[in-house]
Amino acid sequence: MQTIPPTLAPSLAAVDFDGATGLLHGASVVEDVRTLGDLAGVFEAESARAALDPSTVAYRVQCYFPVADGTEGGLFFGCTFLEPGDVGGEYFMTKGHFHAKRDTAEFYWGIRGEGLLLLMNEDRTIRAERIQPGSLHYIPGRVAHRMVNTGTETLTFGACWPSDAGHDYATIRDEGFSARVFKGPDGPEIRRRD
Ligand code: M6P
Ligand code: ZN
Repeated sequence: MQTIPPTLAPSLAAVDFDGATGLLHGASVVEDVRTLGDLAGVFEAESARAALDPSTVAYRVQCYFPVADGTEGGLFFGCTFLEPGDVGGEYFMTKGHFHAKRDTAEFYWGIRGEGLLLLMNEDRTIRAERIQPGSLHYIPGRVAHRMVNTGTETLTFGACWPSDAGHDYATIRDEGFSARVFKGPDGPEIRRRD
């Protein structure tokens, strides 16, 4: 009888879900760091952001791109590590984006920490889902998505999206989300910004 010896995945060797760090290990992992200096115009209190140390890390994204960007039918995989903190009371958050190819969807899931996932339709109607370890979030096509860390530890979440989705950051840069999340006296407050 012929048998087939299994091998480890050749390029992404492992994701640390056991230790719950979510860290990706492997030769082909690409890491992107976003500092407060990179996030000009993202927070409402832009002058407060500009006054903070621009080298402060807001989040890191580790990605595994098994196929070239733009490939139809492929998938990308990532883990994001969003630090706790705020700018003028507004919690640290990702830039947020629509997909350039509007109809493409994405999964997010919580690994560590807690926060809110803002989901905004093209007509600017918005909702928020609580993210926590083990929560799974399906983001349909045509929905902008932004993660907000409302906790006191690093918010770690996984993501999987089509390799031809692309990122449209310009729409969010120009029009923003229709709600922002601030520290309130009784916890996070999602305030409308229509
Ligand atoms: C997830 C995915 C990535 C995205 C990252 C950070 O890992 O959605 O595509 O780049 O979050 O979010 P953003 O690009 O909006 O800053
Ligand atoms: Zn996306």
